[in-house]
Amino acid sequence: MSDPASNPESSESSRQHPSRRRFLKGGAALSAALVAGAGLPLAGRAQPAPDDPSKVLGGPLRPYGERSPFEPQGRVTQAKPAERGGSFTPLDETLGIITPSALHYVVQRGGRPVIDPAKHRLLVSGLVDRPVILTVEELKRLPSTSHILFLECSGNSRIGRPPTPKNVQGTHGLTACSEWTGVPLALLLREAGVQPGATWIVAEGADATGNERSLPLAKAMDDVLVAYGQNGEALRPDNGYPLRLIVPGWEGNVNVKWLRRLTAVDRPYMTRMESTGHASLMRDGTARQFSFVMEAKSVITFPSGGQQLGGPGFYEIQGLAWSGRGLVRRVEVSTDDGKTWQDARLQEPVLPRAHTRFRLDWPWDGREAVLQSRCTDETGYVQPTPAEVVKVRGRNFVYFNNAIQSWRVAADGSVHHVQA
Ligand SMILES: Nc1nc2c(c(=O)[nH]1)N[C@H]1C(S)=C(S)[C@@H](COP(=O)(O)O)O[C@H]1N2
Ligand SMILES: [Mo]
Repeated sequence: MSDPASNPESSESSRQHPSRRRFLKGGAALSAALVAGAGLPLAGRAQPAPDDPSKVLGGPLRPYGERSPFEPQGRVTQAKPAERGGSFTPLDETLGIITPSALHYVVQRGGRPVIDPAKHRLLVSGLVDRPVILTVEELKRLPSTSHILFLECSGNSRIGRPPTPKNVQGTHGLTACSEWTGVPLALLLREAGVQPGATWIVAEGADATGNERSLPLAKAMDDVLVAYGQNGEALRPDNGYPLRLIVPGWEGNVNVKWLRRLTAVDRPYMTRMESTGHASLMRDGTARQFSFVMEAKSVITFPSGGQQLGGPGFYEIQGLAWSGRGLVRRVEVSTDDGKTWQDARLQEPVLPRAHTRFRLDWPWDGREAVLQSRCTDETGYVQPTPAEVVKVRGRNFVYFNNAIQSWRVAADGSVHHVQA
């Protein structure tokens, strides 16, 4: 399937929870949709389902599964040119806490490189006693571990930049959650013998981006992974095949993809990504640099912008919450624009630095409502309102916006993004 249009609003109709709508509107809507092919991707229309699938021979076995052609489009790409930009996760379509790899958001600035794992090498050098060079096979022989962790681009939910995205895929789709498998970076650094003078690590990828990033040695020795696995198989090429850094809870940009070089150094190297980009402007005009941690954040994914409720009645509000500092302790939901709050149910397992799904039963009375969610993490930190964020940071920043998101449900059931 080709990439969706570069305008994230253009496929809004495919993201209105068709199954949920059909369920609420009754069976008639379902058969109407199948007959007319409404909202179905082309593949689904080209191969109409038989009236009774038990009466015909089904398709052949295949080596690698594909999802049903009746499922919606998936990621939406905002890129210009096509090699540089982001591909947004349809958070309103995902279920549970794991993002399927094919829907994991992607940010790349120099295209997706083609890397032959047999030729790829990882070099660990700099202020070390014994520089190490490893093939991918050699790396895979080392003691490994797996962790379920969210990743979020610090440019997710950027404010003050037109065009304003109108749905949760556009406002929050630069985050996703996978099970990552790899070798602890600490093990490689111990093997290389980091010298006392080293305080930072510079990580470099093998793509054409120039996405070098400096990482404090303390974090590198703590919980960082050199990952080769994602959700039970090799990393996707989009997400860093064959090797990438996974830096739990820290901004997406330091999670260097297509990793090929780690250099122990005695200071941050002020690379392009950490000096011009990814430094965050504050209200007084100074810039905050090396902030790294993605603070607690949450968003309601249903009902959310662009969706359509079928009428008054029962709805299960759902969303995702996460914190770069550890566990999500509490998510509260308001249906009256922040006047009153109710505790949402948290889906077990609640894991540190992973997406946490929350749910709240909502009998909608059919009147206009403004829905919000607010996350508290294990440090006691509470997700701020947009006004609180602007008070500290002004309106001239791009990165690290974790403010509360509001969705307005109109009396006709349409759901709208509320500009913060
Ligand atoms: N080598 C390299 N690493 C990279 C990037 C890149 O363009 N090149 N993009 C970064 C950015 S900005 C983010 S948010 C994350 C995105 O990871 P993902 O595409 O797997 O979601 O990768 C980071 N690592
Ligand atoms: Mo990013």
